[in-house]
Amino acid sequence: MRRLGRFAGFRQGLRGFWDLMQRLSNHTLHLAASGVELPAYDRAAARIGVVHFGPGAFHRAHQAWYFDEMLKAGGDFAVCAVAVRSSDVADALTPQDGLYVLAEREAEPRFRVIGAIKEVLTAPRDPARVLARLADPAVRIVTSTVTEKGYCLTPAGDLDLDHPDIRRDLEGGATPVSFPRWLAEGLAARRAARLAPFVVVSCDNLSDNGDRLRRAVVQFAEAKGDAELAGWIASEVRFPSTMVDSITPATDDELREKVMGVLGLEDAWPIQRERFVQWVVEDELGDCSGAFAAAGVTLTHDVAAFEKAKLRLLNGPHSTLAYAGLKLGHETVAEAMQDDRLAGFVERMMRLDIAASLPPTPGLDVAGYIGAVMARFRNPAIAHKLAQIAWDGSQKLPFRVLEATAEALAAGRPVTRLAVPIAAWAHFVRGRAQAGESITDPMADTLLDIGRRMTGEPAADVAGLLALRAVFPRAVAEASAFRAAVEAAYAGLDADPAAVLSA
Ligand code: CS2
Repeated sequence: MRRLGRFAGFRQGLRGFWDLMQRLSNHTLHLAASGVELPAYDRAAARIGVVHFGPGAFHRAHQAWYFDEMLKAGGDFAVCAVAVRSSDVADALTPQDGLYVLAEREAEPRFRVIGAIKEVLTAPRDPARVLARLADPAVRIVTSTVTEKGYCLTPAGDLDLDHPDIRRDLEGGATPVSFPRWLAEGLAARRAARLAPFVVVSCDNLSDNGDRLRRAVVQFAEAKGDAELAGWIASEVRFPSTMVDSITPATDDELREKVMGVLGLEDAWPIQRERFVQWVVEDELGDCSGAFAAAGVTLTHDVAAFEKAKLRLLNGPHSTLAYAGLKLGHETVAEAMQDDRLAGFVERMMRLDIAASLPPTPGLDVAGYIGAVMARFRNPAIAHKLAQIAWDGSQKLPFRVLEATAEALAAGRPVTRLAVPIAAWAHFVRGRAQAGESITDPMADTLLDIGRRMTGEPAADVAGLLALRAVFPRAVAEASAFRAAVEAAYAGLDADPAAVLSA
């Protein structure tokens, strides 16, 4: 309800003007101002062919836009969006018949009403409807943006049987709590009905996201004691890996106001992103391949190289800018990029350290990719909050920074620059803990505990953080070169940040 609460506050602030406005919906769509592109297909006739878990901003900015393109082309790709926990999205979008505005924030902005989402369900409220959708023969694809933590994995990539949600699900409550159980139950229902399984398309920022998700679901079925289902999922269900990309800052009042002005209607939850959008999917989509390709999705047999490049060259520098940028007093990515110390540092980290960790891949021009990422980060029309990117560091840093660090250590390459985001994260944890503030992270309690014990003494403070085995693999945490580099950067970020960032 948090976001809707803010929406109500925003409405109150604009009372008067607001009261004259009608709400965006099927009935009012014809009143939309002409500067906004509207769904150019028969929405009423479009059939739901996709179930999506996690309809946050990224899904609505990215996959929903692609499905909107597929609907335009006449395919049955309308979406049933399922929120695993909160009812925010259903509360905002159901009165709008699933419609919302997507704003492309560039020097020449564009606005489009996305019609792809035809139904929004809140899983704990509507479990039977969610299951019925998963078992619907018209549904061919299940996508997800449940974030790294939604997979409930151990650092080794197995299903975490001690995860509280998995424990509850194994104890057998009637309604699934975890995403792996929802998939296992949906697939079990299809198998029982002798239907072909749906294709599961993970859209989260994890390396090998499809394989990881398959493992989680198969291991869930095994842990439940259903070896036959586990075997069927392992052999019959396709879990293509994917790379997803589009910078999507959280919705704020500035966007709501702008959209209301452009549209001439209320929209409780518009979405914004940059114009750039990319989706690379392992070519296992069966009879959906043609529609995806026609909408601009890249189908490939080597998605791993694209995923790795994106996680390390975009998300790694993003997290670096977030923690180091917050330490230097910046608020947004574009602002941090105006600080030459930071912009120069992340560019060198990309060109000298991360590029060296990527295998040559046909179709991937690493130097060009780095230049494009730098330009995207500089986009002045996007106010992407560093504090938003700083969320969930314990889940993100392993894929974004630590895999490349482990490889650099094994190959004898320097880790001086790769240690800087970790040192900056240590400052973030310490700063938040000692100011009595909260951290958005599934490991927040542990992190705040570590942060409260930090005294500013580099060796002890860094040791406290590196001891987190769920984040730092032993080979990285115990490498003396890495530890020394984190300690030096940690001390330097207080004493002489320019020197640290000139590395
Ligand atoms: C960002 C990503 O919030 C974050 O952690 O790094 O959401 C990033 O903007 C997207 O992955 C871009 O595709």
